[in-house]
Amino acid sequence: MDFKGFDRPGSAAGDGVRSVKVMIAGGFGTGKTTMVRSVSDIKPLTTEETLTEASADVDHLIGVADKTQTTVSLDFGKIGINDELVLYLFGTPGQERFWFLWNGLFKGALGAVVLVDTRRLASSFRAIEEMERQEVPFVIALNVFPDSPRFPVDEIRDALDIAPDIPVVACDARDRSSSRDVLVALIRHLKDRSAVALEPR
Ligand SMILES: Nc1nc2c(ncn2[C@@H]2O[C@H](COP(=O)(O)OP(=O)(O)OP(=O)(O)O)[C@@H](O)[C@H]2O)c(=O)[nH]1
Ligand SMILES: [Mg+2]
Repeated sequence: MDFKGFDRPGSAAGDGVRSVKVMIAGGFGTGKTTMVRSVSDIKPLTTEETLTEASADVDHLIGVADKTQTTVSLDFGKIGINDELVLYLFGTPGQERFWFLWNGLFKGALGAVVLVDTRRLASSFRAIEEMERQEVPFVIALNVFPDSPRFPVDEIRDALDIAPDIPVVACDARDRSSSRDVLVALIRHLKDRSAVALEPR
């Protein structure tokens, strides 16, 4: 299967349908698996294992104290945005001990959603750095939990140290239509970026 990108005519999804590989990234416990599950048209593939005591020291469990499972390899799902565009979703593992997998996982990805939990902003710093290092365009999705503090978007931008053109959207990762809106924001961002890149110098 080939996920190279927007402008490949005739992909695995059928003639004229563009298949795009999109990463669902972010810090530990920010809701990556939840988003892939809620939005996928197919039964998603997940690779979750029981969270062990071993990770309790290294992962900050504030806000996710009830969490019992963690992704050890990847989540995989698929969503048709319209008749012409299918997204293949790859959720990354959040625990630091599995981050070495990220390099391989990002191969061929056209864009990414970086999930952020505003109660634990720092948990997504490393994911943002990775997007910048691997030059993968991304949007920030603030996964709103009931006790999430509401910061002005500008403050969040400053705290995450992201460029002004990077979209920041709020979402509920458990909700299909909210998660779909995040993916549509990413598609718009990718299209805006390619329009800019195509302008004559
Ligand atoms: N209230 C609320 N709970 C959520 C939301 N998203 C996820 N959760 C819960 O938060 C916990 C973490 O979600 P996961 O989807 O496992 O997070 P993850 O980013 O895949 O975690 P790792 O793979 O361990 O990094 C789970 O217990 C979810 O049920 C949300 O939008 N609101
Ligand atoms: Mg997960």
